[in-house]
Amino acid sequence: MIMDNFDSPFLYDHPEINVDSLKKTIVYKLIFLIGRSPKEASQRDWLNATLYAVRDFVTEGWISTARQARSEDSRRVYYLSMEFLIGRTLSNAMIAEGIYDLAKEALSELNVNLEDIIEKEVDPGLGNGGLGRLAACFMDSIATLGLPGMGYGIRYEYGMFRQKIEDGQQIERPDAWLEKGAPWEFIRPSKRFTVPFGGSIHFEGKKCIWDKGEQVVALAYDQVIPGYKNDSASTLRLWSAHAGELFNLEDFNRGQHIAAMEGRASIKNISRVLYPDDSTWNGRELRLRQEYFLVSASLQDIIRRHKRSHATLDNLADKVAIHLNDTHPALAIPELMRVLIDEEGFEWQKAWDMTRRIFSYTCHTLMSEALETWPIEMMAKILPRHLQMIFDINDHFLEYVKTYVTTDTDFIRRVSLVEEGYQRRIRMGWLSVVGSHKVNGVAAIHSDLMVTSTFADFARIYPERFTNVTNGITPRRWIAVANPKLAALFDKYIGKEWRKDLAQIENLKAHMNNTELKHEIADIKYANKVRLANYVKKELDVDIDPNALFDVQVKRIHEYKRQILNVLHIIARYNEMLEHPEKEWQPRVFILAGKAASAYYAAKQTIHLINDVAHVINNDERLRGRLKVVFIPNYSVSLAQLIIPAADISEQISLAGTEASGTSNMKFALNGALTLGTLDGANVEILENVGKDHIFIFGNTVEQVEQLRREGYHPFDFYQRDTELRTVVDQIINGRFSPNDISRYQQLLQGLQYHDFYQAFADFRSYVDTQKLVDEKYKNRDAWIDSTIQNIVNMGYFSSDRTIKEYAENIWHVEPLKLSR
Ligand code: 26V
Repeated sequence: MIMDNFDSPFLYDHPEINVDSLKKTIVYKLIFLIGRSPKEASQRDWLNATLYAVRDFVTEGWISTARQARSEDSRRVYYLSMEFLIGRTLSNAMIAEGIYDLAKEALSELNVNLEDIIEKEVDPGLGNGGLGRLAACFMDSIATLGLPGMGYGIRYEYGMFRQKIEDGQQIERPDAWLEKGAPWEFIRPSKRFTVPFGGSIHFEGKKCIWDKGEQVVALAYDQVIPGYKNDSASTLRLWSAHAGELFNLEDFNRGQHIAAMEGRASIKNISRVLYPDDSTWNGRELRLRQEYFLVSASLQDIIRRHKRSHATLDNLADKVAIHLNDTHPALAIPELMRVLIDEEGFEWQKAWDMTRRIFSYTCHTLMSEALETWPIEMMAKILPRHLQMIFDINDHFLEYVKTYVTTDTDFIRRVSLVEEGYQRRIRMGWLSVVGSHKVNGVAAIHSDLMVTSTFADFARIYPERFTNVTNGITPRRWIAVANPKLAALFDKYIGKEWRKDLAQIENLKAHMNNTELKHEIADIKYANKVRLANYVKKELDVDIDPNALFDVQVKRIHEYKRQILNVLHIIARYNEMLEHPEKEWQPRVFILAGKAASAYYAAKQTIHLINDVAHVINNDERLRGRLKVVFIPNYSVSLAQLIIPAADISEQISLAGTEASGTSNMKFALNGALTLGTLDGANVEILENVGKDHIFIFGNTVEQVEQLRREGYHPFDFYQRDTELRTVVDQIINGRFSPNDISRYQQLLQGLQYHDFYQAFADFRSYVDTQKLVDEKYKNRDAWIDSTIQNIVNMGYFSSDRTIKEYAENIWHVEPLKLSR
């Protein structure tokens, strides 16, 4: 790769990269960047030296991609998200650059084991769960497809809390991921913007003037996102908050050293910590500040970039697409309006037309308690100009609704951006719909529900605005990095192109009856189970048998995801095994992991219950090891990479109509686990793709759930009618699993008995029955492997490359760069 007008120092010195040159580079980085000699270097020093060396490879493509984007001056997309759960970078980057084996060899000649140092890399937890991980998969696809675009987020000093389990209970510890250094990122001292807050507004004629209050500086840190083998890379720009001046000099001179620093500290709070609760909406002021911080800095950067190559903002909507990852960055809509009108002098209607052409919005949840609304008083205090702008947008919008759609006052009240009531609030979902040209859900069923429930009124006003883009996952991380053995098998049978074009996985179908392939797939699954079993032994000191069926549920703990249903079944099985010890029980290991929001009582109790049940079952010798339960602490992207390839069964058991899509369901199926799930989220499309004989579907449908709700759901009836369920529930309530605190789960269980919104008891019978079918099927190992293969070969659709192509073509209208390769 020789690039025109770009003298690569690295390639100039090393026209051919080989083990020796890479060795030299790593040692060079070790000595001159880390300041250690090979003799005294720790594993972390070697890791950092390797990261720096690999980063050099990525950086060249990164610089040339940026230059290409500038020279083509094509329309770009900016992905705004409060969360990016990118996971570790080293393996992924080495695979993208095609130097994994080379690096392994180079390091081994330096007496360093690559796999060991990979495990030392910190896993930046800059997200809560599905939404943040999706954003990371999307960045990977944007880079691999060579699309002109970048991501914007916040560089939280503390990411998602680290979860410890003490006496069966979750304890939260801060995640100081930056403390060990972040060698992958580039600080951009020249990319700094001032973000104003507070103050007041006044009018001069029709013109609204914002007399700004305090100012915060946003400083850019870039994460390089390598494209897969395309000499290209994208940027994820994360903003960090800093005080503008070093400190208040007057205070300092008056000897008030500490007071002078205090202002600084409170400003830094803005990017201090990720909000770790994705289940309930609480309108905290700091969160509002974080959202505006992201929006303001990103828009200033986008506009600066546009102005660098254009004399005017008139064509901004031709050149820029901005995507809102949920409503969290929705303030970008009034912020762009403010910039265009107040700072650039645009007319209202012109600014509004541009704004709507620029923005698009993805809705990731139907859970009403997670929908963002901000109290008007709070907005008035922190963002007075934006509040005024939202009022103006609302006036124009309601005018339109009254003239063109309806004058029905209840309808007007429902669609107003301002929720009336004892506390008036701004509805960010409504604002996002009104200010975007496209709004999408994340799986077919979710997009359908979106227009019949949450956004039903808006679907009447703007029917053409709503669409579906089913989520996807990157095969680079979720196969190549997480399951290298399976990746090698794919390479052997169908070549290497599946990494860039997952549809090619279908080509494996030609080999489906090949017994060697079947054996290989079974062996790989077994090896992955051994790998996980070793981890569980090391971390939890529990023995699990890799020959047992591994039944896995890993995700945030939430009532709608119904981990509790899993537990009810585990106990039912336990009871039956004790009752019929003579039966040939299929050995099973139930593996669960996930974090509970710290104030979410029911979720924390669920974790406690899982651990209590695990304790009793794992120590019951009558079971002879045929049943085990493990809760793996501190679920993260890295743990997902270890756990998912080892699963036989993937639990996707949310109440139908509640899980927008799910993405781990896709990762599991692509790694050869069979889904046991409800007709919810992307499970529906997984069923369509893999076929009903290769998936276990149970439980009520959305329609049945709604009917039950309409007619009145009485869980107590299910409890009374089903003796097995009754026994299990009574055991938990009576302290069978918490003998030292017998009333521990009374409240949790009474909730399920009397008013469970998520209808766990209603699906209990079909869940338990379907679990029996799972046992049956697993006995016939040939049939099981056939289904495993059917899952793998039919997952081509679920690549995030497909998802991103749909966004690029139908929503963003951006085209790939003309890269040299
Ligand atoms: C809400 C909140 C509210 C309080 C502040 C922090 C916070 C953070 C996140 C959220 C929204 C969570 C929504 C979410 O993660 N949805 C998930 O999105 C996945 C990707 O589309 C999808 O697969 C999951 O089904 C969906 O639950």
